[in-house]
Amino acid sequence: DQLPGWWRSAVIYQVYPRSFRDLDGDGIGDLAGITAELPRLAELDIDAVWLSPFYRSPQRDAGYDVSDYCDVDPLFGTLDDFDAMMAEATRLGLRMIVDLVPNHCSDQHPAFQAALAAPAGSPERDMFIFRDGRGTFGEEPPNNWQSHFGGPAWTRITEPDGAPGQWYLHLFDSSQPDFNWDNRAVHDEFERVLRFWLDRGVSGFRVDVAHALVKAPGLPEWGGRADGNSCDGFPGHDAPMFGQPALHDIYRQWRRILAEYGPDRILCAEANVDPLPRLADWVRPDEMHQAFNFPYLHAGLDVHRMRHVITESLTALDAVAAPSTWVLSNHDVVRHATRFGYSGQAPRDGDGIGTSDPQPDEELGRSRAAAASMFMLGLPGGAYLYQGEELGLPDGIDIPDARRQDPTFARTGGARLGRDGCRVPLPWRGGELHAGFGDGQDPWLPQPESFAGLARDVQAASPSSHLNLYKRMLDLRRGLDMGRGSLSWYEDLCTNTSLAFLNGTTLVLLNTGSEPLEMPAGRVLLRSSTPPGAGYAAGDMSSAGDQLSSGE
Ligand code: TEU
Repeated sequence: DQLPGWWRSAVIYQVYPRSFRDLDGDGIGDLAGITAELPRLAELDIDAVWLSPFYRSPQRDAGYDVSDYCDVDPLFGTLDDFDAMMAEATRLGLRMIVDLVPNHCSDQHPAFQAALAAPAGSPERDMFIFRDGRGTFGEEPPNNWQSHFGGPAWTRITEPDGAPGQWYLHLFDSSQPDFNWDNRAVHDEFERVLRFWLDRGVSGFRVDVAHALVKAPGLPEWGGRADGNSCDGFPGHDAPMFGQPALHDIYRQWRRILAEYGPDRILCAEANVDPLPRLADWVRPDEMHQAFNFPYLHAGLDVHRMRHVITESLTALDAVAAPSTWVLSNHDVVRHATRFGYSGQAPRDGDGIGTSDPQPDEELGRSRAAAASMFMLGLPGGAYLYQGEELGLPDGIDIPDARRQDPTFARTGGARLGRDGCRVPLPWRGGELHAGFGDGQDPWLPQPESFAGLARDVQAASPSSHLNLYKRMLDLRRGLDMGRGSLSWYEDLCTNTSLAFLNGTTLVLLNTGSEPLEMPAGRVLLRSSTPPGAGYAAGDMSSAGDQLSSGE
């Protein structure tokens, strides 16, 4: 952590505040809950925590609809609670990264309320993307863009005089109007927000939909998909709402601001776009430090796809002297322990799984997840973990429709279940009410029955638990400094069902086949599953993932 560029090899743990720990008993996680459990995260020997939004918000998109960027939502606590959390993190040697949501705000944000109250063409309207509609009476949306969450990306307003009026753009829910980044005042506002949190001690920002802020001049029609989940085809980089050249000026300016606070403050782009070589568009010596590697997340356990993604990522990022990051789960996708619980593709890739879908095999999913995580943690670069993956948690599947909260569910009339399944509150203590998430009201989403047995205290007490395996993986990664290492494929063990590389003198192998593999001589450092008898074997889990690191 003391080396320059701590982030180059960092393990960053994503905390989703709503679902982490509920200390005040309202059924929703809070900052005080995070502070209380930070020592448990420090035990994992991570470098930093990335906090999903906790800002003032009507919570229409679980906080990604911000109504005040410089305050804490009362649901989660106060700015004092934030400062207390920062102090505890600092005491424990953990860095804090916060989520910045610059593409859009909440429709309850004062700037948007002012825009609604002001006339067309006013400076207030110019903070957002308002246009007249098409058709004789302006009754058609200004263009054909679709919202990521389903339905049109435009909503018509009623003018202050009561007449049907202009339309505003929202790439996400209608409660999330897009800012107009052609307006200097928007830049000023976000530069102020950056400084506000940097002044409070954060180590950087995860930048939400970093590829979308600037739209192509004239907002041209676009036939491709701007909607939908990224798993069955990323939004193309040629889309007029993504990857516009002017974005780079914004991030260069932000990088300059961060540099004023020291060389250790970072920006990480959430830019879910293809093709893969364009990953490097987001990472430059004078722009963002990191970008999430979504192609890696979407490669699943397909060893050919994985190898392709890893090689292409390292090549693309080498060219800009940046390391890659690796990620398997986050708050927008089905958890990998659930995705991997199917012999083929999960039935709804990238979207929630419900009771009427084929059900995953939890044990199989968890054992493959352990293998996949160990393989990922052996890769050079940074790693992002999602809260609960260290426990091998599955998605919540049995969520009654009436309790689903992701706007995707309502906007698609239930055709897409949305992302609630991966957002179910964490189990801390198996013997307690709500598995120790909180001792008051029911958690905002119901916890699966298996959560009590997977609770952190239960797993901490069991040497062979997923949690203890995770700890050993993280220890090994740090002890061997694998994050700062380099990768060379170990061709002898790269087959149709296995993938192996050397990181320094450490061999990392993923075996997704049912047959054991002949290992070269060496000392076994760690396996994700116990083979029967001597030697290395995938054991009794036919087609299960298995993996080990073996050092010389
Ligand atoms: O997600 C951005 C995004 O592109 C998502 O549509 C993502 O690709 C999809 O959910 C994967 O299935 C970010 C946040 O991570 C998400 O939680 C927010 O809802 C969204 O931005 C709007 O702020």
